Amino acid sequence: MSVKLSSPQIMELEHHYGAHNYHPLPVVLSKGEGPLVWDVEGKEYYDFLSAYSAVNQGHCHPAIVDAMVEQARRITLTSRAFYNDQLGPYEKFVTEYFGYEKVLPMNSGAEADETALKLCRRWAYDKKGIPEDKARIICCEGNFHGRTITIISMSNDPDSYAGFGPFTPGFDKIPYNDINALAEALKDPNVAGFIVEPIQGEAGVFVPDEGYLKKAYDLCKANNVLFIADEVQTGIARTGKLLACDHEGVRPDILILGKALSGGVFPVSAVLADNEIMLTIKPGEHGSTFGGNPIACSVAIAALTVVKDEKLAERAEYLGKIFRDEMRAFKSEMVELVRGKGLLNAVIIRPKNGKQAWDVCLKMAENGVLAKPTHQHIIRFAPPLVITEVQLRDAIERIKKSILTFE
Ligand code: IF1
Repeated sequence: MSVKLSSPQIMELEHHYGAHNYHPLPVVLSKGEGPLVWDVEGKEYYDFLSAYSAVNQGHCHPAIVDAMVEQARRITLTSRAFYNDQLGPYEKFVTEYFGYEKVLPMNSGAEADETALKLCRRWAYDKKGIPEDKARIICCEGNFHGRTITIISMSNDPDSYAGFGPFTPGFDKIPYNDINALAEALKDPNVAGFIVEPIQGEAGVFVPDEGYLKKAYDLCKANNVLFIADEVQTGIARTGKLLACDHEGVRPDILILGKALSGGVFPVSAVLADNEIMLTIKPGEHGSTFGGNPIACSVAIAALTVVKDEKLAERAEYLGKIFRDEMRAFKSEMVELVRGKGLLNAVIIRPKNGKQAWDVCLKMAENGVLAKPTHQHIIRFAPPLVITEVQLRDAIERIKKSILTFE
């Protein structure tokens, strides 16, 4: 295109021609590098959303982009009707990396969650011996696992499910972070699995009590029920460990990954499990045109290599402490609570003079920090893990300055 459009013109195009299923901040980005992004007018921002933790490795990481471009020049898609020369090596790499016997590659997080649910049900019938069509899966109130009809059948957030019924049966909702509720739900012998986010993202970065995941895992084991961890948002170094489950030494029976598996350059998701579970699905019984495509495979290897080479988990752990310490020491009536793990954090905003989290986010954008509110009063802060300490401290000052304008 030869004529350069302004931000308002581009926003108007989206409004006019696009479905209205989002309400973005009024910022139009056109460039990114590491923790920084630039809008079409050239204004620079720290990205404190990281595309919902997909860009953990930083925007346009050269090693990941190179992997994508080089692969794109050779072959992009074969489908699984034929072998491609990238998939096998990637499967070896990713299973060894996370310590599982098998991987099933998909594209989006929702698809990987759907895959995990199907695997769980199939395992229930083939291995656990649950009568046909009777398998139940326990999920948690406040969950966010994606947007498909089956996944929203697990949701208790009307924004996600209302007006989209009828829903998929077979799910039992229990309160999150309530081990007794889980113990009670597990009494049903037809329970096949328990699906859980180690930290609830959409619920507002809700960190469960220490020991919850381990106790939940042990209860599942005692009842021959699969522990399914949705680490789409929490996984891949975001919370200060490779997986958020690693904080409690829990190894999920089924592990769901997405987002940062590609460093945000390309949709790549995966389900990991051992043979006893994974091999219950036979040829022709599940798949995806793009799942396991050569670009995805080479990109994922590069993205995971960056995580280890640049010690992103350790960085997240160290920098996250600084963020929480600084924000907790900051005295403002509007800051009600600061919580999180690693570089997945949230600040709960107490509205003042009618000013809400949304207004704070607009002010922060003006001051060069991009973040997005969730549930009216919560702001999620999740910069790329490659942000330097100097940059982080600079961003924190901008965040404080923005909040103080409402005092
Ligand atoms: C949107 C939230 C984040 C996820 C977990 C699966 C998926 C997600 C734990 C599905 C997706 C997203 C999607 C994004 C907003 C976002 C989000 F605010 F809704 F909760 F990250 F915090 N499991 N999360 O968090 O993955 O199919 O999208 O690849 O715009 O809906 P997907």
